[in-house]
Amino acid sequence: MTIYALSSGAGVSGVAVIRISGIGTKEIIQSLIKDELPSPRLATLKKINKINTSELIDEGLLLWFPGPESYTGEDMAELHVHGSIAVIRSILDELSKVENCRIAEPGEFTKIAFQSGKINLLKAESISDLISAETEIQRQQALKIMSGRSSEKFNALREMLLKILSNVEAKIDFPEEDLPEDVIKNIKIDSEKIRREIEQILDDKKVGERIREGFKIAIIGPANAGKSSLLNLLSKRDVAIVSEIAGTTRDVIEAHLNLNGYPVVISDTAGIRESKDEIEKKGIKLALKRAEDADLNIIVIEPKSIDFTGFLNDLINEKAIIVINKVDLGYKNINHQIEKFNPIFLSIKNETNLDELINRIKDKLKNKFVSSNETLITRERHRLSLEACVHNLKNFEEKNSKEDFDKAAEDLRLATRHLGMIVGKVDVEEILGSIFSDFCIGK
Ligand SMILES: Nc1nc2c(ncn2[C@@H]2O[C@H](COP(=O)(O)OP(=O)(O)OP(=O)(O)O)[C@@H](O)[C@H]2O)c(=O)[nH]1
Ligand SMILES: [Mg+2]
Repeated sequence: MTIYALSSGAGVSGVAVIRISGIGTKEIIQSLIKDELPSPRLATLKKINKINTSELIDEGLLLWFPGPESYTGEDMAELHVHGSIAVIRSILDELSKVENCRIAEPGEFTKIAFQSGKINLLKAESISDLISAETEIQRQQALKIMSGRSSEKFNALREMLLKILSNVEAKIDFPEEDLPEDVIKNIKIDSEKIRREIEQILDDKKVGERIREGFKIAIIGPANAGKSSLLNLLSKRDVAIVSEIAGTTRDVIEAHLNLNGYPVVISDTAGIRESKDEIEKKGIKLALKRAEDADLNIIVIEPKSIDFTGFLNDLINEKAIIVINKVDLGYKNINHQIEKFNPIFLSIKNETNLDELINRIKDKLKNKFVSSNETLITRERHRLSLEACVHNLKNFEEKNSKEDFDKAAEDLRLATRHLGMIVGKVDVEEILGSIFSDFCIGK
């Protein structure tokens, strides 16, 4: 099978890159250029025609990468043509006519690269992260993982586990032969050492995931307090509908911001109030869930609606900033109890004290993106594997090595398998689909 896709972004551009990979690549490009293949990896200007005709589509650069020295490890080619919609469509149309040649699925080029052993899973994921990086810190993290230091760490830990496992298995296979005393003694010491190292990697306050996914802020509060107005002001565009009718926002509305170079995902939510409307009730439930999952809650209230008997009490904690909005309308009769929570008196309408709010947010962001850990966990998938590994190692350590050797070996095998899943050193078919479907087409 041969696959193809537009690898550069959609829409009009100066240059568009179309990638082809697979067994039929050579034949396909020959039928497009009706000429000799260029030298490998050398950009060569060629006329690109409709297949097997001399009807010209465009002139462009052709790059020929014979496998295995290519991104996917298979025969590959890249066409760099003018980025017009008509040129791109015409070339893709021609390719679609070729037998055993089809458009690539999202992430398929990278999936093939992984399957042919060109890259490991961590690297594949970091390529996807680099493509979707919006801030400097995300770009740096993706590159750091691409460079392979995390992979080396996980591989080294796995090798150590395999060594222990081989000793345990030797003992099972040849029980009558005595392993040296210190080997038996060291098995548990080594396992404990590895477990501690993994626990330390896990104890990272989720910095790697936060960099990848963004610091999560939820804007929450009673209906009509100005939550959607605040989202629009902070994101500098009209993301959410603002109206004087209470209960306007129902769904959660997200905007991605770059605050001081830090990635932030800010969510506007439905106003919290007693409601009989089923849809609004669902929205309120979503709002409270968002607040629970957020790294920071901005609680927006109006001077007149400060009420400690409701949801406010549950939301005021160390991950909350309280904003009293609409102070342009006056706030003389305010409930003074609120003052001990250090609220910001804001007017979104006049942008009064907006700087104070932004500085307070920046303060909360600080230290949330630094970790002394060299090995960063960037995805839930890695965290779950490491947690499962620790769990199996604990089970292993708890077993009496003499009586329970068989079962202990199984714990070790599982621990090794979980560690291997991070870099992809196991039968990973079941996890591949979910990883590569996150990619864009052409990668
Ligand atoms: N005077 C004044 N009006 C404001 C201010 N901020 C927002 N408003 C108005 O308050 C009304 C409600 O604003 P929204 O942003 O829709 O409020 P919300 O909290 O998202 O409301 P729901 O989605 O219904 O919960 C609108 O008419 C806004 O123009 C402010 O600082 N001063
Ligand atoms: Mg709203």
